[in-house]
Amino acid sequence: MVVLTGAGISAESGLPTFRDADGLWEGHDPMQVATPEAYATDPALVHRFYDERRSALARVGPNAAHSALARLEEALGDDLLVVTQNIDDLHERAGSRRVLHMHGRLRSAWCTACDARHDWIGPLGHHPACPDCGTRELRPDVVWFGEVPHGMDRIEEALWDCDLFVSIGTSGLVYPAAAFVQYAVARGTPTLELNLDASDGTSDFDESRRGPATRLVPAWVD
Ligand code: BJW
Repeated sequence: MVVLTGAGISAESGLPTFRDADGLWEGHDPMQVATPEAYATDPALVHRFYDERRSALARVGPNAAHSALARLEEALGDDLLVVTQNIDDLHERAGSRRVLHMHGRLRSAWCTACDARHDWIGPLGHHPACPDCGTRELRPDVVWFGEVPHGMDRIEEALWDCDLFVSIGTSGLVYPAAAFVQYAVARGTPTLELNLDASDGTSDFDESRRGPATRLVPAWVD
């Protein structure tokens, strides 16, 4: 089974989504913070954006939807892969172990000079040096527009093999994740969507259930 999650699964933990009312990008142009060009132009602004989200993450915890997916992993073991677009660590804190962060991780720093990854320690608004190579090339270890998401080979393999594809709390506006449902459909794999509102690809799913993740996901898992 492959479960794709998006910002909607963490919304009830207190982390804003991107495109909903009151979302992170309400009144902001994502291209100013979520592209390599934005980072090159104004790294301090981008660091501030991620510093704030790191602080917010430290103040919240996983919710009933994350916990339900951790229970599902207990039951299915290696037969479940959670592919998350989220950069938070709420799946892991709920107990999930087989989680692929296709858009990177908020608590990781990536050195573009030597390719090392480090735990993110403290606010980095002032550009710290990489502990491995000493250059000041540490950036948020996240995938911006125009960059290639992580683990695509593994994801494609899992989608190819799976008996059920489930999408939870994502608007279906960002590719390649938005195309996973079409990939599953082309293979004849059953598909299910659990989302508050209709997503962009809602008509592609065999079944769509509407409601908050903390209600829908435990009800589906249990
Ligand atoms: C609830 C809820 C509750 C709320 N319960 N539900 C033209 C056509 C096609 C593609 C492109 C194109 N032009 C450019 C592209 C490619 C581009 C793209 O998709 N652009 C679109 C804007 C069109 N994509 C890329 O550039 C990607 N790379 C790429 O394609 O490389 C090429 C390649 C691919 C594969 C193999 C080889 C090469 C990279 C995309 C990177 C996205 N990065 C971000 C930022 C990450 C760091 C960060 O977090 O800051 O990822 S953007 C942002 O959007 C973030 C998210 O992961 C992503 C998706 O958002 P998500 O999770 O869906 O959130 P929302 O807010 O949109 O939706 C929330 C949903 O939850 C809503 O539906 C609510 O109803 C629901 N909800 N409360 C249940 N309580």
